[in-house]
Amino acid sequence: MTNQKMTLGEFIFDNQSAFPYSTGELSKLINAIRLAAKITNHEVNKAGLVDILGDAGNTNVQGENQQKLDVYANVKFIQTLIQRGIVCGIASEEEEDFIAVNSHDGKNSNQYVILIDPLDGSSNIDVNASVGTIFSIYRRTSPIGKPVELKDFLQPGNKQVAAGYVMYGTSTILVYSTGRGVNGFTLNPALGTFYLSHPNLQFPENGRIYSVNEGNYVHFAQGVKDYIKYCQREEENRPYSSRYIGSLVSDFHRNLIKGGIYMYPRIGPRQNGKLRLTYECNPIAFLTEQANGVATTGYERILDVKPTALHQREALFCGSKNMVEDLIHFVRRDT
Ligand code: AHM
Ligand code: MG
Repeated sequence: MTNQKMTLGEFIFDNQSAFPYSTGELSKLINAIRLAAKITNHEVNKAGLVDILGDAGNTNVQGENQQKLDVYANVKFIQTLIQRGIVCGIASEEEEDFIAVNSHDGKNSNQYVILIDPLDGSSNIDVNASVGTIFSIYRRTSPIGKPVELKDFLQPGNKQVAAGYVMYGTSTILVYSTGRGVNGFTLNPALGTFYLSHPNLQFPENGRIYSVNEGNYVHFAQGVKDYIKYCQREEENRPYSSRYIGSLVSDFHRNLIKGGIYMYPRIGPRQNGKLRLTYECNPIAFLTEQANGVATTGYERILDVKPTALHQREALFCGSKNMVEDLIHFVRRDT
């Protein structure tokens, strides 16, 4: 079978067979994400009809209470993961605390925890721009047989066993890695099947796109300001193009395909940027490194940052290797 015709289900099966002693738990988990992604996709695609069918908080034609899409995605992902009984814990950007999940045998025998941002960039929904789901998977460090603990969710990103995203865009694409490269699967909506469309995704080493919310420019550190000016200067292969959707998954995905750098810097002395380390920075950094790119806080490899709280924020610069290394040079020169 050629790669192009391979479905996500076949890909998961083939990958699992490559590890004769694997329990299949991770494969089942990816399968559950695939299912929740399809359910969410179906709802996201109808978002433009909201004016016709009624806004969030209203009652729809079936007499059900309509929910905001980010709440809907949160519920669907959590429900799907709990029902399948394949994780021992879930943390979501939409929930204050983590959820401990018992296995179907009642013995807390599952080994993976998942952290999800169920619908990232949800402010884009109103304008029909693309949004995404981001997920990050770790093996628990607390003993099997007991409920999960906070420390299972606060592992550094370098301990991730898998990470990925679903982009609900012009097409819906699921991109993920289990630590052996990055592959993308596009949904055929007529069949409800994901097909391997982007095997072995790699960041081009050089890119010509920089993505940052320049409205925050005055608050950036001097090194970041200098790098942005460098991107804009007419020299060598510059100026670069500025592209910013304001939807991390979409901005990242475009840069992964075309080559570029995504930046969400610290804003002034008080804050640590906007993005959440555990739900956004770590999975995106894992994918970046698996795709031959670089992901940094400006001072430190993202994957080496030790989280201290579930919803902690961190600065993120990621993308094409040479671009991110230039950025690091500017940031360090300033300190
Ligand atoms: P969210 O998790 O509340 O949706 O926020 C995360 C989003 C990212 O997708 C995006 O890159 C960023 O926020 C945009 O923020 P800003 O509007 O400040 O540029
Ligand atoms: Mg988010």
